[in-house]
Amino acid sequence: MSDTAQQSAESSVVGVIMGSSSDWDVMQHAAAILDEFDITHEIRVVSAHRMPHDMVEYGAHAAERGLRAIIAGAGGAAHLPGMMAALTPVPVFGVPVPSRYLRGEDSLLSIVQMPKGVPVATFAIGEAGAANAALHVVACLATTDAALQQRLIAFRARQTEVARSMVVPPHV
Ligand code: RP5
Repeated sequence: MSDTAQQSAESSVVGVIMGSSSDWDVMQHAAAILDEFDITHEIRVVSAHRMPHDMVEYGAHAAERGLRAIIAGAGGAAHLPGMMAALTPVPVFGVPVPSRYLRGEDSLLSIVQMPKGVPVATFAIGEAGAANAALHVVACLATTDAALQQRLIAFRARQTEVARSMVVPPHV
């Protein structure tokens, strides 16, 4: 857990939750973006299948605790993001974690195919999805925070410069 996350467990703006500690390799990329933008966040394992009562408890209190977004990652039968969306009005951003046998296509379909009325904003499988979920949270928070929006614009400008400086290796 990052310093930001440890210091802010009781005043977090964003919850980063995952079904297993094995998801951290992917979910750390969401936390890294939140760290970069100084968004206070907590990081927890909340398994839908192995600790369902804890999941219900987390969802039941998320809004009153002040969370404004929940980034939820899970793999395989990835029910955590959808169940969290069912438990709280706080918007849920789902990250499909690559699975061992189906490489995350199972995770993606489990998260994205929500029934009408209970949305989960679903991102790409793996690292890009985790980072983009966090960037989308930043963009949402930035709609009411001009300073944060300027930082997001600067982040994108740096990204543009990196892309412009890319050189393709010589080829025949
Ligand atoms: C899911 O099962 C987790 O989100 C994880 O992606 C997957 C495997 O969990 P472990 O067996 O590695 O703990 O609930």
